[in-house]
Amino acid sequence: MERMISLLAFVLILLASTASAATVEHTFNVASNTLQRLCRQEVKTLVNGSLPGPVIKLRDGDELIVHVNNKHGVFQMFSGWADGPAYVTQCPIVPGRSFTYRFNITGQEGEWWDANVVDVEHELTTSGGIPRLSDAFTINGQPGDIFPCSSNETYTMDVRQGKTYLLRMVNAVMMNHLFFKIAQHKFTVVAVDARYIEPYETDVVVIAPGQSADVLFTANQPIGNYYMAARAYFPTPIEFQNGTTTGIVHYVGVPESLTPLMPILPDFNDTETSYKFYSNLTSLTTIRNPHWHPVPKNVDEKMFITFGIGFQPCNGTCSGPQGSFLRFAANMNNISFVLPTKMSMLEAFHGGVQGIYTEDFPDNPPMVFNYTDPNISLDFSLLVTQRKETRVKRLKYNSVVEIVLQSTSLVAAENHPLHFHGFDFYVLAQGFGNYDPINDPNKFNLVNPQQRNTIGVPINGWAVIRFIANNPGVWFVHCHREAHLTWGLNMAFVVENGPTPSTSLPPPPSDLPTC
Ligand SMILES: *[C@@H]1O[C@H](CO)[C@@H](O)[C@H](O)[C@H]1NC(C)=O
Ligand SMILES: *[C@@H]1O[C@H](CO)[C@@H](O)[C@H](O)[C@H]1NC(C)=O
Ligand SMILES: *[C@@H]1O[C@H](CO)[C@@H](O)[C@H](O)[C@H]1NC(C)=O
Ligand SMILES: *[C@@H]1O[C@H](CO)[C@@H](O)[C@H](O)[C@H]1NC(C)=O
Ligand SMILES: *[C@@H]1O[C@H](CO)[C@@H](O)[C@H](O)[C@H]1NC(C)=O
Ligand SMILES: *[C@@H]1O[C@H](CO)[C@@H](O)[C@H](O)[C@H]1NC(C)=O
Ligand SMILES: *[C@@H]1O[C@H](CO)[C@@H](O)[C@H](O)[C@H]1NC(C)=O
Ligand SMILES: *[C@@H]1O[C@H](CO)[C@@H](O)[C@H](O)[C@H]1NC(C)=O
Ligand SMILES: *[C@@H]1O[C@H](CO)[C@@H](O)[C@H](O)[C@H]1NC(C)=O
Ligand SMILES: *[C@@H]1O[C@H](CO)[C@@H](O)[C@H](O)[C@H]1NC(C)=O
Ligand SMILES: [Cu+2]
Repeated sequence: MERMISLLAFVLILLASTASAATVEHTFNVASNTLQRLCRQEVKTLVNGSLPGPVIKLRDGDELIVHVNNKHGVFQMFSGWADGPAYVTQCPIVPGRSFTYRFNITGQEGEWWDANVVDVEHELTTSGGIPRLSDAFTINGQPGDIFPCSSNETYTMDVRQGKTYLLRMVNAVMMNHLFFKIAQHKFTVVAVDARYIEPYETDVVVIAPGQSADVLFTANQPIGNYYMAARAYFPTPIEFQNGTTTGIVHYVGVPESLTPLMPILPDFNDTETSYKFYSNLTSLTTIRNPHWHPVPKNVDEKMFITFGIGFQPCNGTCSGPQGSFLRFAANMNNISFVLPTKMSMLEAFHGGVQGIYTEDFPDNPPMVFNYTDPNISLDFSLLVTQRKETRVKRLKYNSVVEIVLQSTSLVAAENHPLHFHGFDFYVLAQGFGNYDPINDPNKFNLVNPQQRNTIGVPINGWAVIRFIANNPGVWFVHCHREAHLTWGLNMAFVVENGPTPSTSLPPPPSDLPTC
C-alpha cells in the first residue's frame, strides 16, 4: 500500500459499518499528467489525473476490487498476491498492461519534487550517494502559504465552532518523520496504523513515513483562522527538507482572508517529544475494540536484528560524496538486501523455484559491538559490507516471533521507520542505547501494547516487537525512508502454508504480471 500512497496517492474513507458487506469496484488509470506547483509545471505520475487521487468510500467488511491500468511505467502498490512490492510479491505492471487488485477491508500528507520522481530515484541508484532533497512537503497535495506560488490553493478545512472533527492522517513523505500541530488546538489520537488505541491527548502528532493516525480535534477556540502545520523531525546532523507545510482550519463565520495563527512546532531534533509520543501509546483493549487480541505469551522464534547505514564497494563508477569506489549501502544483520529480477519471490515460493532467494537470513548479527557508541561510526572495519543478497527468514504458520530491533550508529545515527508487510505487531518496549537482555524484558508491556505495522525505532536505540505469523506468503520488511530501502535496509519473511486451504496461499490470479 505504501508505494501507492507515496508516489500516487488516493484517499480511502472508511464509513461507519452496516450489516451487509458490499463489493466495491473501481478503476484506476495511472498516467503522466502535468501539475502546477511552486511556480512551475511538472509532469507527475498520478491516479486518474489528480493529486490527491480519487476518493474511495468503504464500510468495514466490504470487498474492494481495483482494476489498475498502467498507462505510464510505475512500480506499484498493495495484500498475498496483491501486496505490492515489485519483485517480492509480483513483477511490476509494465506500461500498457493492467492488473486487478482484490482485497477485503477490515478496520494525507505528502511531498513534492520540482522534478520527475523516477529521475530522482534513478539519480540515487546510479550515483551511490544521498538523494536530492524534495522541494516541499504538502498537505493534501498542496505546499501551503509559506511556499511560493502556492497560497491560492492552500488546503482549507471549514469547521463550525463546537463541533469535533476526525483527521485521518497518512505520512506519505518519502524520507521524513513529521511533527504536526494546529495552532491553539489539542488532539485526541484514537488509532494508529488503523488499530484503535486508548484515546491519547496531545497537542502534537508525530508520524513516521508510512504510518497513519486517526486524530480527533474539537473546534473549541474563538472563531478565526488557524494554521495546521507540519515539518520534519530529523535528529541527524545532515541536510534535510526543513520547510513547513501548512493548511488552514477556517471557522465558518470569519473571512477566509483573515491571517491565520501559526502553531509553534517542536525543534527538528526534538527526540524527547517524538519519543514521548511514539512510546506512550497503548492499545484499546476494552469491549469498545472488538479487533483486540491479547499478546501471545509463548515465543517460538527469537531474533535480534541490527540495522543501519554502511557502504559497499563500487567499481569506480559511483559519483556520491564518498567517491567513486564506495556507494551507500544499508543493511539488516550486515546483509544488504537485493531484490531479485527474474521472478517475484512469492512466485518462487509458490512454485518451489530455487535460486531466487535463500532461507538463511541470520537470527543474530554476525558481530557483537557497542551498536550505539557515537564513535563507532568512525570504525571503517565495520562499515563496509560485501554481502548484497536476497536472504529470507522462513517461519512456520502461526509461529510467534519476537524481534529485538537494534539500531546502529554506523555512518549516521537515525530514527529508522521499519515497516512490516503482512503483519501488525505488538510493540513491547522501546529504549535508548543497547538493548539489555537481562533488564529490559522487565519493561515489556504484555497487557495493552500498541499495535503497528511501522515503527520508528528510537535514534541510538532499540524496540522489541512480537507478532503471529498467520499470513502465508512472502512479506517484505523495510525501512520506510525511500533511500534506505533502495540501499538495502530490508529483509523478508517466508511464511509456510497452514494445514487447510483457507490458511494457505491461494493460486496466483490469471492476470499476474510477468517480469
Ligand atoms: C478513474 O477514471 C476512470 C476513467 O475515466 C473512471 O471510469 C473511474 O471511475 C475513475 N476512478 C475513480 C476511483 O474515480
Ligand atoms: C473477501 O471476502 C469474501 C467473503 O468472505 C471472500 O469470498 C473473498 O474471497 C475475499 N476476498 C479476498 C481478496 O480476500
Ligand atoms: C492559483 O494560481 C496559479 C498560477 O499561479 C493558477 O494556475 C491556478 O489556477 C490558481 N488556482 C486557483 C484555485 O485559483
Ligand atoms: C533550512 O536549510 C537551509 C539550508 O539547506 C538553511 O539556509 C535554512 O536556514 C534552514 N531553515 C530553517 C528554518 O532551519
Ligand atoms: C537541537 O538543535 C538546537 C538548535 O536548533 C540546538 O541548540 C540543540 O542543542 C540541539 N539539541 C540536541 C539534543 O541536539
Ligand atoms: C509518557 O512519556 C513520558 C516521557 O517519555 C514518560 O515519562 C511517561 O512515563 C510515559 N507514560 C506512559 C503511560 O507511557
Ligand atoms: C560497474 O558496475 C556497473 C553497475 O553494476 C556496471 O553497469 C558497469 O558495467 C561496471 N563497470 C565496470 C568497469 O566494471
Ligand atoms: C557504548 O557506548 C556508549 C557511548 O559511548 C557508552 O556510554 C557505553 O558505556 C558503551 N557501552 C559499553 C557496553 O561499552
Ligand atoms: C569519541 O571520540 C572523540 C574524538 O576521538 C573523543 O574525544 C571522545 O571522548 C570519544 N567519546 C567516547 C564516548 O568514546
Ligand atoms: C559486515 O561484514 C563485512 C564482510 O562482508 C565485515 O567486514 C564487517 O566487519 C561486518 N560488519 C559488521 C558490523 O558486522
Ligand atoms: Cu532507514
